[in-house]
Amino acid sequence: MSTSLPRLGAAQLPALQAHLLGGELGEPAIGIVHLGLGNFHRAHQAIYTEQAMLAAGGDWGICGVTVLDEPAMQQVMAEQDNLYSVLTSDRDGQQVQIVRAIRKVLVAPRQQAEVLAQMRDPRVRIVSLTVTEKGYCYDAKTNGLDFNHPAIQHDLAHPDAPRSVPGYLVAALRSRRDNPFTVLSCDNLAHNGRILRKVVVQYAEAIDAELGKWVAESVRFPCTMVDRIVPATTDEIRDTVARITGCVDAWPVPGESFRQWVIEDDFPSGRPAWEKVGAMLVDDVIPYELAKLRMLNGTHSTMAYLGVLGGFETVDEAIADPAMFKLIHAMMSEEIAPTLSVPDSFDRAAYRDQLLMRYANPALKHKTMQIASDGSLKLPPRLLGTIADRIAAGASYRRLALAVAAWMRFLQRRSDAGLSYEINDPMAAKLGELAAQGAGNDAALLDALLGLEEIFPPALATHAGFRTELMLALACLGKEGARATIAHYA
Ligand code: CS2
Repeated sequence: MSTSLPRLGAAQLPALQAHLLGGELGEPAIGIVHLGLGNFHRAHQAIYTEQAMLAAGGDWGICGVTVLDEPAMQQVMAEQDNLYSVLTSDRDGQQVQIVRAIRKVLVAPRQQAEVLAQMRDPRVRIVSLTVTEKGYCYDAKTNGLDFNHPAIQHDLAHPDAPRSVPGYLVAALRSRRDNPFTVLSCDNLAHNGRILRKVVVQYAEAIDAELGKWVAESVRFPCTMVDRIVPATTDEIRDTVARITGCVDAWPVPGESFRQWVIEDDFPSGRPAWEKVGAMLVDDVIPYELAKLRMLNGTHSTMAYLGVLGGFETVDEAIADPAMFKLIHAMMSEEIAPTLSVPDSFDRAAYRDQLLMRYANPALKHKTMQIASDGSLKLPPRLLGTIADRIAAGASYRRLALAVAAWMRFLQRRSDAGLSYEINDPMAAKLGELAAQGAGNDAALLDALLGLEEIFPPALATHAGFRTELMLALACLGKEGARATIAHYA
């Protein structure tokens, strides 16, 4: 990166007009606290919110909070007067936008009192979240709050000094009985708002039954579907941004030009005019959410596990393989799309073709290993629900089963070319142990992994047809390797 260029900051804005999302933004007060300040939020909700303020005004400045103890983002943003660049890359070329919507950054584990004070500020009317599946402290086994989660146990004993996401939300909400904020989940979970509502209500109930009842009755948790492919930042991205803007941004965000946001319109305390800038405000998000989770995230995870095993480092590399393309195309057309109940206006084939185009974007370099993380939490909403629906319909699901089998093989931490790697998953230790027990014995591997009730619902784990499909796919992967298996299943 060239060091002779100036650092991105307020002083550079006059020279960067061509890269702004619009004219004067002014100094909007903070109206949104966002938990989980990462690349995705910065490339998605923050842009919609800035554009909504530019289109219709309103005090919707964002306070971004990093929930983990990761002060680097705060440091970089502070050095840049909270400005940052988003590099959009697709076939038409590359462009940079400088985003101004984030007004403040806090690091929750280090600034707990400041975070709570900000959430308690009556001008804050929305608390939004991208904390990934892990942040919800949700237990699929009980379909509710994971009371054994260490952060939840801590928070129940010290509700005024929280560590978990439900803990923060309830500590702030209980002092806002007159005017609660709306809680907006923007994570890739099925029925994300409903899941969040459930864990927050259960947590509040465990502190005080009456508080739980108040949360259930008075706080809104609209569901959303969010979509934009946003990989991790690399030095190459930093260099490109510096070349285009003439400014050094230490943490720019790369992304595709496609973006989508479907939001359940339930904001009693108000919201930015997101509908004016391309978001869809609807009564029922669930059909869109399932379509995106199953078609996009489901095939993303499939390419991730098969890709790591077969040596495809990025999604565009994977989808450029003709057999992989055929497999993913058929999986979407024949096995996933028929499970969706979407409005008539939703064209499944067009959605599929658009996804295949998005995957092929060569500029994104979206790593299969990045998508392969947290499989224990990603599998259920992305693949297992679809399989259960196919079983119920008496329809085939061999490609979906292949994806699950590829995850099982992936857990053995060795690619077909013999490269070893680490598993990034909150259950990594347990998964590694079970995968080792099943080394060289697929039936044992299956038994061990299917026994994990937090991942596999018992009805699915004990389904004979599912087991058979998994055995066949595991055998093929083991004997012939991922690339040949992809061709067999295409
Ligand atoms: C990806 C998603 O990393 C992953 O698991 O599947 O982050 C995906 O890129 C986004 O959901 C796209 O909107």
